[in-house]
Amino acid sequence: MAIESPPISALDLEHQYGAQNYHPLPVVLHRGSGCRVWDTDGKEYLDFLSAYSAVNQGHAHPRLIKVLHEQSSRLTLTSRAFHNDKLGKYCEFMCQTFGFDRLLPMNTGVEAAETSVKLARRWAYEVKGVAPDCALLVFPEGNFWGRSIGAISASSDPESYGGFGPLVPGFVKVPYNDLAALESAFQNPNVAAFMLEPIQGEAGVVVPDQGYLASVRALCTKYRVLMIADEIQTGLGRTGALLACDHEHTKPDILVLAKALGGGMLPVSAVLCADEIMLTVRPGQHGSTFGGNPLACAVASEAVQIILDENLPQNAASMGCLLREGLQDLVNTFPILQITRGKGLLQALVFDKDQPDLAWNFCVKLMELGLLAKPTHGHIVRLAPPLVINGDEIYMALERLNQALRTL
Ligand code: IF1
Repeated sequence: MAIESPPISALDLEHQYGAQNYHPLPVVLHRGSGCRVWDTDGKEYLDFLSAYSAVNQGHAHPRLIKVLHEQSSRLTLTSRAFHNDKLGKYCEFMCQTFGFDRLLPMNTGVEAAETSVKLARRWAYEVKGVAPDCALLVFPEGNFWGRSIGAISASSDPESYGGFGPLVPGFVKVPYNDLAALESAFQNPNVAAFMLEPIQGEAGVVVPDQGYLASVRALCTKYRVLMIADEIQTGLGRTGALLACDHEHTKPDILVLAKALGGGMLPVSAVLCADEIMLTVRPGQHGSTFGGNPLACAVASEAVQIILDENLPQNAASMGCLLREGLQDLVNTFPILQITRGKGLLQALVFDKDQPDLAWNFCVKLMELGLLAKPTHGHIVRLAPPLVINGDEIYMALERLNQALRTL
């Protein structure tokens, strides 16, 4: 009788046939609901990554599933060669919600960020009067806005740009949270824009000084430089306000959204700005096959409406306080932790950078205890649960964090 070979695991298949561009934790997920996910053995976990802040509304939100099902049964994709009955209403809703004249729909975060770079350059040439091909864009060191050639050209991290050259010219880097360096860079009249994350996610949840965002706004206005806020990770309630810029009542010239805009259901991104900027790009000069598709518009409208209806920014603020207090207690208790930092439900624990294995081992132990989180830059563990989390779940998570730290 032929001996049944053991079923090849999902992990083995990925390893045998998949690109090896990630190093995931050894867990195979099968189902999610709210803040919880279950693996193929039925073990339950608290999700403290939220797919890098793309699942702010929680896994499998019933309202999103309803809209996804209804619209996908009716019309999913028309391309922009024709109009559809969802895009106009979606653009109106988003422009009124966030206070801009116009919206350009894309799919992934990096596509929207690239779009904002193209808009800034076009505005520089057509409105600010910068000479052709001379526009400069300024980025803070530690920035992360995706994996495209443009995005890695702005990066200061060799892990992002190394071995992918030649890179895009016209990108200038200044230290994050350094207003003097920024003002110095703005002396060049060819500067079109400054793109920044209000809190740097990938860099390890780096929170700038109170007042930095407002000061950036003032400098951009003074030197007629567009302020581009990459709120792809910090936006849509994550930091305890609808936008992280709202904490300092700061309005960027260009707002970039993605991740949770798609409700964790499908990739949806958006660029919002004034007519003066948006209308410099004319028909046929930019686009995307899926950008503005009726399914994405229906889901994104509902995804934002849920954030408003369920007061998720407010919940992120209050639950973030509980989480932050508990994390500070852990830092005070366990010497292997250096600091905790963050805002709302975008928090991080920082280990000694000379012991990167600690953070990974910590996350593996957390996984065994039923909490999923992942290190960034080796020694920083981001903690970012869905914004629908409640107090009991916060305390459950803090208990598991405590248990894991006791084993290290
Ligand atoms: C990965 C983390 C990384 C982003 C900001 C634009 C984008 C992202 C502020 C691009 C994407 C993702 C990408 C993913 C892991 C995650 C991430 F910061 F969230 F943790 F990489 F650093 N702006 N961030 O955070 O959006 O094109 O991915 O839709 O590439 O490993 P995207």
